[in-house]
Amino acid sequence: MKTVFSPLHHRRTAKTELDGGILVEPYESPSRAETILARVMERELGPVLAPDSHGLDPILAVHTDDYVHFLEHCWSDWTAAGKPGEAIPAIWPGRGMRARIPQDIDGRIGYYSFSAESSITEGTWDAARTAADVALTAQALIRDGDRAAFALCRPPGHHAHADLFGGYCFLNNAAIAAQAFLDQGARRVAVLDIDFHHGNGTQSIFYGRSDVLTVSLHGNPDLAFPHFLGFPDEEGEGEGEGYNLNLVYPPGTPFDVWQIGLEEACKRIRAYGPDALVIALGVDTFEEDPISFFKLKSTDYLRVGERLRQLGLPTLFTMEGGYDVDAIGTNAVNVLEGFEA
Ligand code: Q9C
Ligand code: ZN
Repeated sequence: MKTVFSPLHHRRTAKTELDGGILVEPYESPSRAETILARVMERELGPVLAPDSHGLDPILAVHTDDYVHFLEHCWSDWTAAGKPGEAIPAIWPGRGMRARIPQDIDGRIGYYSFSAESSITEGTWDAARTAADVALTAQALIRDGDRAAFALCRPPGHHAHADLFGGYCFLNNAAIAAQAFLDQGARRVAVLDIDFHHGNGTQSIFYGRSDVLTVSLHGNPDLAFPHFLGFPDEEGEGEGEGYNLNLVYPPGTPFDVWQIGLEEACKRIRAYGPDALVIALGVDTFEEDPISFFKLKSTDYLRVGERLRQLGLPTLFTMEGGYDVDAIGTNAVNVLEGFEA
């Protein structure tokens, strides 16, 4: 399978992540993508291609104009306001307050975010836009007949809503690619999110629609980020009623339990009968992940890929989380090799 990758991911290099009351070096580091790329090459998974530029239209099919404008200008607005550090929100429209868009950058960055760990920096917009191009270029390979493709996106995307950043995500690469399939004539698309964290952005974007089935397998949000979405009683609304499925598991979940959720997810996807499948591929389900609580082992990822292949669908993988950098290459590429086997 082909991989799409761009070194421009390095433009996303924050110095800070607010974690436990201090600013630490971000878990979502440039070395993550480089380690995965090195493994793709070591295992000779297939050719590595650079992304084509797809412009803003496919991004604006998923995200609001005002949010995209905010992301593009956040850093310059922040520095123009004379702020000494990276751009971090510190106020949000809480319950009982007004959800209007303030003029001041402190207000705007809170309006357009749901969490404070994802400091915005000079190159963040360029890297995020390139990651969307990576996803769209891999999507186009499938449109043109490839059975599967790997979008080695960084920064990741599945936490980003139509008009919110957070959880290391700015543009929802998986949602942008899913929408591109539809805009090119697909009738139905399924997005299966196997990152440790709930794919809140993807769920939210498609919550009222039946042309995209969203399924996410993740740590119980009562105990895990993003805390305020991702519970099993969220099944979609309006036209989308019945087209969202959340499968949640507790701390310590091993592969043989997690696999039951994967099976249920696959059965639901099969019943839906999509024209294409997008896998939001996070490997923060790994037993040694520093910020997560599942217990999958490296060899388990081969089984995951094998099961996904059995769905028999054109399949786009978009890279999401995974923070044990030493194992991220092996784990991510094991899914892809399991799929190809
Ligand atoms: N300070 C993805 O996996 N919480 N995002 C961090 C450690 C945010 C994860 C807790 C986790 C976001 C794409
Ligand atoms: Zn994650």
